[in-house]
Amino acid sequence: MIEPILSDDVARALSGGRAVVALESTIFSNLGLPAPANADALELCKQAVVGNGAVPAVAAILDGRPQLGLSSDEEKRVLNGTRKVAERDLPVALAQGWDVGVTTVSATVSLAHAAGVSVFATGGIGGVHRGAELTGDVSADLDALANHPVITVCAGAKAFLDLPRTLEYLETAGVPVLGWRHDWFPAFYTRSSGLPVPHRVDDERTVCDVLRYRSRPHTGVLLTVPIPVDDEIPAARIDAGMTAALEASAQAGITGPAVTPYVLARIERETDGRSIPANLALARNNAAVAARVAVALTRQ
Ligand code: PSU
Ligand code: MN
Repeated sequence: MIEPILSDDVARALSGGRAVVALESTIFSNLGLPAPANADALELCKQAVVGNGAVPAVAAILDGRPQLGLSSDEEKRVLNGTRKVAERDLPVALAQGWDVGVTTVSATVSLAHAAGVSVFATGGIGGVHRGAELTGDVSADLDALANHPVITVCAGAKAFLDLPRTLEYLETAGVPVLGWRHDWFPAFYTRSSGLPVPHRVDDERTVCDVLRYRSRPHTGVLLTVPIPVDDEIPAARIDAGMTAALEASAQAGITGPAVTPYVLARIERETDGRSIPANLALARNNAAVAARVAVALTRQ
């Protein structure tokens, strides 16, 4: 495992048995959100974690070193980061001494695991892409959720992915998928994908117990939290934007790790920017729920 270097406040919190929430950095870079919304998202997420009693720990690669917990100067470098680091890229970023690498869900759960951090908040996870039966494009996030004992808190996955196959993959991989006070698998900008979530949970302690009773020592838990009602984008509006974004991506010949950032940026254009406040609202909400789960875990 690659052990991250901890900031002083994260190290103190962990040694004192206090609640810590890991945050990924791709979402806070321009690969995830345009400036200045990326900086706003980072601030809102950190405040939500602190406001709910936990310590935020943003993951990133800086000067070829894996870090968990950043100073404000380091955060600024992350906001301008353009190199995406999935779990398999972590050793390469270290070996080549990458200046700034922003971590995806897969890299972040891996660093959190190595540091002993059990709760992680993000916006949406990667999943099985539409057309994966031809392209083979399945996000490494799914495999990482199955191989690190961390509770990942997210607003589901974006509907530009193949959500039924994403749920099938998680089932095969043995990852418990929970709905936070909700019966449906959320689709990021909308509260429901129309697909039932396998299990509903209504309190933090149950989420902690699902991690505690896991049958395999290395498998995590996916806690899905729907976007708050007032921030939801109407499904028809977002569906049209997503279809246009996917067509543009295919026409431009975008493949591999470039697909997700490209489609995210196009969705913003196609929705006249409405995707951005929705994204901030759900990220902050996920961070708040994650902090409450992390606090409950310290009481176990
Ligand atoms: N989904 C979003 N916003 C994001 C991402 C996904 O709504 O910023 C990022 C996350 O970091 C996620 C990654 O882990 O994209 C998945 O990329 P890929 O599809 O290339 O595996
Ligand atoms: Mn991919």
